Amino acid sequence: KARTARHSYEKYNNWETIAAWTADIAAQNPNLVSRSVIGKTYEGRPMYLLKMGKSGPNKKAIFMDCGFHAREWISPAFCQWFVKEAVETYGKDTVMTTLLNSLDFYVLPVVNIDGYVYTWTNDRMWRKTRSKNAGSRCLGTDPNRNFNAGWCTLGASKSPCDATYCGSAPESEMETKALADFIREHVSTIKAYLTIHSYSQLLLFPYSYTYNLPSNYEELNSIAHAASKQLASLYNTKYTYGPGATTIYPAAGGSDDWAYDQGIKYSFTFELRDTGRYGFILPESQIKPTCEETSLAVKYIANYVLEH
Ligand code: ING
Ligand code: ZN
Repeated sequence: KARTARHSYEKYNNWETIAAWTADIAAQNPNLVSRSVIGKTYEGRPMYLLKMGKSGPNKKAIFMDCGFHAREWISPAFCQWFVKEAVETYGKDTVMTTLLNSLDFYVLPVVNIDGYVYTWTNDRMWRKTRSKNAGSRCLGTDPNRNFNAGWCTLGASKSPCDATYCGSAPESEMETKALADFIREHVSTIKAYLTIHSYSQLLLFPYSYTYNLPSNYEELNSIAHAASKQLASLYNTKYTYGPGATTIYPAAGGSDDWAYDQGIKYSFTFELRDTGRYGFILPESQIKPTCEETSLAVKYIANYVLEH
């Protein structure tokens, strides 16, 4: 109990601290949280996944990941916050109680662990993984250009030295392969896919790899509108929402487009605070308000999925 009681949800935590926290939060909430390992990173670190929810038969699930891009530190902070929020408000907040009774949340707190470690030790602005590229001295692949969704056709680079390098093939990275394998194995239960990035205050949905609209565009747009409204209700933080290609930029190989094409019809990318004043270096004083407001949007989407 001591270590989780001491866990700092309003500070940025290094990987060692986050890894220890995944063990503690599961050990202290055995009826609500369990931990598994879905694979390992290029540098050999275990990829911990938390499953949250009251056990029951035939439950729908929501999958949420954080820490795709190493420098987007508010993202892993949000996954930690959301898990804490869930265990602390279960049995108190009626919406959260219903959600956890009726749904499972899979939370992957850091996807790109090697990159995250590198931002703590060497280069705060690193984005990619840390894998070697054949024939190049440059390291790393952009994990959000590495999925099999129009892979490397648009808004991605074929040069290993670039920040948006798409990799040698779809799922060339151990981290994206582990994530994709997990989703393929659980695709019949996973009803929503949420991936947390920063920054720009956007709520994006498919597609980013094409200008074509998804079949349930109207529904996704109205969910995004309502979720943004929920988010703004707390601190008036303004989000823009829409398909990735026209709302941020066209970019192929993203995980949200891939998940959508696997049949997960509620697929969203969050770009958290801010709009550029601090950018990736968001002050720790903004962790709490950012996470509180984002939780409202995530809970809205989860509740919508539950009721549809
Ligand atoms: N933005 C995302 C990126 O990977 C994105 C935007 C979302 C692209 C979905 C493709 C698909 O570039 C950040 N900040 O990483
Ligand atoms: Zn990102």
